[in-house]
Amino acid sequence: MTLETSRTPGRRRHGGTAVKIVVTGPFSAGKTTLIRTISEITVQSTEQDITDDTRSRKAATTVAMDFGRITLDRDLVLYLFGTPGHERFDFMWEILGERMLGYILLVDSSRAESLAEAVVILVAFRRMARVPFVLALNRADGLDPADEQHVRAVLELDGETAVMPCDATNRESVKAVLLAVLYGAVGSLDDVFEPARA
Ligand SMILES: Nc1nc2c(ncn2[C@@H]2O[C@H](COP(=O)(O)OP(=O)(O)O)[C@@H](O)[C@H]2O)c(=O)[nH]1
Ligand SMILES: [Mg+2]
Repeated sequence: MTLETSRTPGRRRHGGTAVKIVVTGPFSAGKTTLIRTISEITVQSTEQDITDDTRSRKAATTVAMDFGRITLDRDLVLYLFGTPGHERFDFMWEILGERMLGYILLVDSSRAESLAEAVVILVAFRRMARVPFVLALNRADGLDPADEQHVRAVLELDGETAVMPCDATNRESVKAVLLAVLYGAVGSLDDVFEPARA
């Protein structure tokens, strides 16, 4: 039996490696949109009509998860899991976070509450797994140093953690965020590329 750590990337049946990246963040940050933008398969979402007071922002919400896939090269496939935003579904975080290589914490930079909500989510994720993550600011036109400093202070980010603007509807922008997560996880990626060197 092989003992696997929580960061051991999975081996795929036809060679190569599959790694799991989680997309988390507050309700309506753009998580489902981000995964739909980049996924090469139709995103499996478990959306349900919203009946409560957040309905004015959108009509459907992710209740369990989104699931997407992107093949970076023949030997490396990323599986993307989007978490539900509403806190009443936070029991799903632990399940989705299992064996992830890293995660994206996505915040809607056009709404101040989004950053405040992200604080609670980040506390839970940090407690759950010490894996690298990237803070992506959706709907941000660039990022001025004062805004970045504010975000870093509110979320208590260290200098290692990348903070980057993002457009969840734009493929190149989403790809840049995913690559930043992979670069952050470069120690684990050495394991991923081991078979290619052998
Ligand atoms: N203009 C714009 N709208 C976005 C962007 N990302 C998400 N949206 C919209 O914002 C709403 C919430 O996005 P969604 O992906 O469902 O958020 P989730 O709750 O985090 O999964 C949807 O109506 C999206 O179409 C973006 O980058 N730009
Ligand atoms: Mg969603």
